[in-house]
Amino acid sequence: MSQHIISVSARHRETPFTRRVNAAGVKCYSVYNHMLLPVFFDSVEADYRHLKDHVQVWDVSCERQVEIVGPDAAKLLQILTPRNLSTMTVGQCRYIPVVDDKGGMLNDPVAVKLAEDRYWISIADSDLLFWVKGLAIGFELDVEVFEPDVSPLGVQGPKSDELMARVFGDAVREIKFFRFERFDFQGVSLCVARSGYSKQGGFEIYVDGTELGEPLWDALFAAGEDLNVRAGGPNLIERVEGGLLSYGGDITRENNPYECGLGKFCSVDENSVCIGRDALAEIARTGPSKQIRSLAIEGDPLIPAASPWPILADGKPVGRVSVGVWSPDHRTNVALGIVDKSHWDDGTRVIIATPQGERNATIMEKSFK
Ligand code: THG
Repeated sequence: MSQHIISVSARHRETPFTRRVNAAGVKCYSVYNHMLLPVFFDSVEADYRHLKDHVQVWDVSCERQVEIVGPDAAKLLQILTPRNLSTMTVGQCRYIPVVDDKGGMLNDPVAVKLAEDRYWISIADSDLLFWVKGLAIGFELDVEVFEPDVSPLGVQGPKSDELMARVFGDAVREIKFFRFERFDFQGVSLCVARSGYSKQGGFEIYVDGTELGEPLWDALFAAGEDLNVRAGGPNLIERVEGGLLSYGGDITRENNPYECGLGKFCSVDENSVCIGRDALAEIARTGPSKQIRSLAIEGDPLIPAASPWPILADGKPVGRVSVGVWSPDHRTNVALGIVDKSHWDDGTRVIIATPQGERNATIMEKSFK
């Protein structure tokens, strides 16, 4: 993650919270789904410490929603993903791989079931709307597919239950992981889910209508002053420790879900109707030849830099590291990479050709945390 200045133009969409994010002193933005995504406010390390100890409010509006509504909504969603959604009920969220005809990953969104005939697909960084609209048209399905004015606001960290209870009432404490309940804010019913792109626990509020953004942001900060609430964003160190995948970085269309560790979300028997079924069934039969792993990279703190970095064993390439960064809590560099089957077992020793030189590293079957 080398840092440059990005020229923000009309192609880079602001969010309902951008004025508040700027006022909070954002120091670095990224662009995700053509929209601004705050990267850090103090420093990546300082924001990491604060996220693990307190509570943060995240402008993750760039997790845009693809809304599918109509009599064929459930049918379309099941064409989109190999994950079996037949038992999904209203109020549930599901992490779903979305693949093309070859089984290549197109996105790894969260699906939200709002009603029997209405879903949001909360997308990672690729233009999934085009794919979904194309399938709806091609299969002549009775659905509307569009991007609603809905912007997720994350509340993440160990004090997030307390902060959310102060704004929405104690009932938020009862929301189960990857489920949502509806709560009123200024007369508007909002979906509040227990989910989010960190392992510290927390919520995502699907803010329905740009005009609610600033009042909601202000309510959270007013209620959380004594909790040391701060603005934050998905944190590089914390998410690599937790093994949370970043589409376009750690995984791309070159990878199938089995390589991404998402095989547990693929049911591709003869009843399956998803795009890519045959390709996935073939990969499932033989098993993937490489897979995502966490790695511990030894030596001095690595400064995040352009990747991939080759993974070597006996001088030969056996994979690629997509991200590596110093973890203050684990006192080692934590990393994610895709590793060949020959070297993917827990404890395997490899060499990483980092921009700061060759380093010894250990493959891990489980993530840090
Ligand atoms: N929340 C919402 N939308 C999103 C993200 C999010 N869209 C973009 C991006 N993040 C999509 N990618 C992910 C990656 C990981 C998770 C969610 C979305 C995640 N994984 C958990 C884990 O790996 O521990 C749980 C997965 C499970 O068990 O189902 O949360 O963050 N709204």
